[in-house]
Amino acid sequence: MPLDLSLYLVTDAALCGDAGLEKTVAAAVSGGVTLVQLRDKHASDAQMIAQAKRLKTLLAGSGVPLIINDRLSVALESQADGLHVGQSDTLVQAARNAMGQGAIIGLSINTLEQLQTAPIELLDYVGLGPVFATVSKQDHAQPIGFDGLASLAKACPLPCVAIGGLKAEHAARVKAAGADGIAVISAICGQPDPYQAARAFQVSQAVSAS
Ligand code: TZP
Ligand code: MG
Repeated sequence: MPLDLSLYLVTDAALCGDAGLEKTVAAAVSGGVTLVQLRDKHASDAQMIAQAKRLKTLLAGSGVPLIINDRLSVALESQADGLHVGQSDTLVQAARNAMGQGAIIGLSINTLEQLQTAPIELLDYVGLGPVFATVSKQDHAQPIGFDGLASLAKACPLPCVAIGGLKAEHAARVKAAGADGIAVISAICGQPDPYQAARAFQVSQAVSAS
């Protein structure tokens, strides 16, 4: 199945609060999320594997792949569809070797230099950002804004998704900057209605296209 980056949900279980992670993901997928990344900086590997397995079950048959953030062993053990790594995480080569050709592997990119030195042939997509400063990632790199996003997207030979402080109202500008999709945490996790929160991205794009 071709990779659909249009609306990429990166999870934050704490932010989901009482609604819980699974309910949030299920609602968001019904609302149009095309890719889910399980990200948890606090869980143990065992907890994350258990969570990944629950999400895999939930996503079965939906056509929405499950990507694991950073932890190769979790991705392997849970038989997730892919792995997303940052600049200082597991080497892309190691991830590709361990997960095989069919896995979806993504890398975070913040600068042109990172893009130019990335092992493009081993990757399926890159995440470009952060576009804006965000409290959802404590140690985030310097925000690149829409101009930075446009320069990176233009130079990028791979499908790319924009991330960092993005809301439904930004969908049209992200597209205009040349990104293939938009990745969000807080615009969906912790929202009172994650289904409507996801739907808002399509509505926003449809309005700007008309
Ligand atoms: N990587 C760069 S910014 C970010 C990550 C994981 C957090 C995005 O969260 P939000 O709430 O959509 O700004
Ligand atoms: Mg990381």
